[in-house]
Amino acid sequence: MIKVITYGTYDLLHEGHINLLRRAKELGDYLIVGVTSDSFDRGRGKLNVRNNVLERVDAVKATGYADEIIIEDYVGQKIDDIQKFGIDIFAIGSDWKGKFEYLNEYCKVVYLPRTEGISSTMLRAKTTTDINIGIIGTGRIAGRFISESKYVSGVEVTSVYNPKLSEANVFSEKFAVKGRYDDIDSFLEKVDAVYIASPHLTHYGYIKQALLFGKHVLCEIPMVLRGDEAKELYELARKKNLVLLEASKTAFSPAWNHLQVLVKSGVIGDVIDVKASLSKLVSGDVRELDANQAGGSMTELSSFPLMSIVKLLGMDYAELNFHSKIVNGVDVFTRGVINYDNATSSITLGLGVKTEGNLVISGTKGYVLVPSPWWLTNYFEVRYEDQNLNQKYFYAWQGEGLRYEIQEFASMIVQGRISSYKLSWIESVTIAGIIEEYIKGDRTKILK
Ligand code: C2G
Repeated sequence: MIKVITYGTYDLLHEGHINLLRRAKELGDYLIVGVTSDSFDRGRGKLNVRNNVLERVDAVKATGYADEIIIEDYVGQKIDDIQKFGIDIFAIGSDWKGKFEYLNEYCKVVYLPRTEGISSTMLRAKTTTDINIGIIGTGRIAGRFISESKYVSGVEVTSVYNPKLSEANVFSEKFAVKGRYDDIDSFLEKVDAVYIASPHLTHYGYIKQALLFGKHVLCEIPMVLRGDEAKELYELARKKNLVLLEASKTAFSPAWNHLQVLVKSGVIGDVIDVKASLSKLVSGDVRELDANQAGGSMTELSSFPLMSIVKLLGMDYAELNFHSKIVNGVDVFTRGVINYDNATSSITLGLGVKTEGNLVISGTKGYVLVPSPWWLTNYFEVRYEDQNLNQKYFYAWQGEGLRYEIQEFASMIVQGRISSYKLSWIESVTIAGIIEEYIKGDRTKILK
């Protein structure tokens, strides 16, 4: 019996896939089809897959050509599969010509003709028209957003707004963005959605204006500095059936998502403590140290640490307290303790104090260590008393890492889904509420 294997994503299964599967089956007597897992595809940069793995498996099954379907989940699996299943022929479309020569050592490699004129990419493009995004603010992160948006299909940055037209012009030249505006209403008229990357204190006003104008909003961290403001804005978004998402990039990254599901599934037992640190030394005349622009460690740096705590321990904290070192009216160092009835947590933040920026999640059976810089999670370890049980997990943190939040934002818009489990509105409100408690000052001791 001749056994054949082939692999693919098979997103929006089409005639090209069906031809390929038929030809692969004709090469032998038994066809195994490897369908890529969602996380494997994300890892190799395929961010725009529409059908989930179960839908894609069902679609392959429905063709009737596969005698067996397996899931492809890691790099190198093809060699394992070929040996495990005693494969005679590895077949793949001709677009991969030359890429799988290394498998010749294990079986025969056959490149089958690719069906011209059809692809998943084309079908994806047909089912959506591009979401036209405008950027408010022209700082460093706005530039990164443009390069990252190129990795997400179905979105296009078409306009930029800055109250100073000269700055909008410079940005628009540099990043080849057509529309440039200093009038917010004309800008909002031209776009479907906005990405807000302006100074903290302007977020509330811009979000509200954009939502009232009927536009979806992705807003940089910290979205706002008060819980009631956050709640009001999410309620407005919901009333208008619009997406409002806080761009807490770590929350959308594949590694962070995997870490969370591992912890939730109990690999370290019950979580008893979360400790998150982040420091970035800055000096001089910068926004981060300017009290008039809501500078300070808590407003600048707490979003990721608070996100991790709220995601892992929930929103019902029982007790909050802070210690800060203040210089020129801003906290250059803050340590916050957020206690729950069944767990403790702490954040350590520094703009004028340097510390190890890691994340440690302690549980009754073991702990997770995410080394610095943990907010760009690409590697973490699950550690136990018995070191032989330790596990290391590696991921690609692609580019600047903004593509994951852009992808989630775009898919929420396309699917008409106004809530994201990756960072829900109530989690975002809770984070803003903790920042607000800090700013009020009643729970803060000032270090001498
Ligand atoms: N295909 C085809 N004709 C098309 C489109 C795709 O013959 N018009 C073939 C591809 O060459 C591939 C299979 O259909 O053999 C699945 O294609 P995709 O779903 O795009 O999957 P791909 O990214 O090629 O995954 O480990 C994964 C594999 O390496 C291939």
